[in-house]
Amino acid sequence: MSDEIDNIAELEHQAKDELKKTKSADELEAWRVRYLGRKSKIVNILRSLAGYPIEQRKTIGEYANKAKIGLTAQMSYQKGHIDSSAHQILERAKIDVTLPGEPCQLGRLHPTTRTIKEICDIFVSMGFQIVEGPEVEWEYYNFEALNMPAEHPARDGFATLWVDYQTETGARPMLMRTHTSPVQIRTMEKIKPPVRVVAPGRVYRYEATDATHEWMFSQVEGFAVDRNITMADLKGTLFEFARRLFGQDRKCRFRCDYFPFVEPGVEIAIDCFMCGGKGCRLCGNTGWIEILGAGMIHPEVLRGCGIDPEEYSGFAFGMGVERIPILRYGIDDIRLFYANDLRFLKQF
Ligand code: FA5
Repeated sequence: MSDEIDNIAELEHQAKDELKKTKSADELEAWRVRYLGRKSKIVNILRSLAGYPIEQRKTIGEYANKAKIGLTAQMSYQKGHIDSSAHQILERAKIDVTLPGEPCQLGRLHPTTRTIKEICDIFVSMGFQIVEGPEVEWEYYNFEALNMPAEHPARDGFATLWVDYQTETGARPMLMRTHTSPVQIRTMEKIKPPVRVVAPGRVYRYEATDATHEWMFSQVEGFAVDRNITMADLKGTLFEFARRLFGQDRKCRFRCDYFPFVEPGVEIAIDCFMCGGKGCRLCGNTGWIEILGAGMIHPEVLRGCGIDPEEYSGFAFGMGVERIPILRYGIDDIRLFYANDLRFLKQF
């Protein structure tokens, strides 16, 4: 008889051990079938009690029954434990759909992008089309085709960032374009006059920065080629542009300048917003902030693009984009544009 009682004790011990390891309702049910189900060992012992001598039957029966009741009680305790952890998981995952959503931060356009868009809109309304060119450019397009052969002193004015580029036949010099004027050449090679184009984009110069100079900034190039285009067309177009962008009250200065790819060359400056023309740190004590260079396209440049300068003439201009918001919003340092300070950028 003691063998039978030992077996029941061991069975009970094993069942309790396995019960503690159950983690889900399915595992618990499998345990129940194994230890308390119709074919389980304990139920078999209880069924076979009639086969034991009468004096053993009572003791074994009591022992097996106690084990069965104990295991059943422990099973319902374990069930409560499993249910409550499942409940907690569900509670945590519960979403209150009536709560207000978390506000999402709205992005905004960079002031340079907004200004380029505004400039292009004005020129598109005057009949210009928009084109783009590469930022890594051949020396030919950036200088040579623009009447600045090697050793031309005007190249010094465009402090250049060179890019090494080697081909099988030798080096073909590439650079980060120093202005958007190469797009004039690329366009005139493809489109024959009449043509009116604006070309926005980033340009790079290897120069020290200050309140109005960055080493990377944006320009919008513009040009028109047709029969009988004169300086009056250039002046009319740019003054109309300045009036639309800055309003009637801003003063606009138009005076001679030199660029090898135009003849004659001019520059346009707007009176400094900070000092009202008296002279200050921002305008370099001149009272004016230069926004663009321009002029009549040089006959040699037209000829190089296969356009006969006897038949056609054209004007071209190239403006610094960042200097426009500087003048309009009273920004006192161009370096703020690319410092990625959200306190500055969020104001636009
Ligand atoms: C040129 O880049 C000529 N390609 C413009 C041109 C085009 C002339 C077509 C004639 C015909 P310039 O180097 O002056 O010119 O630059 C043009 C404008 O870019 C300047 O008026 C100024 O507004 C802006 N700019 C020049 N250098 C910087 C700089 N370092 N940082 C910010 N803006 C600049």
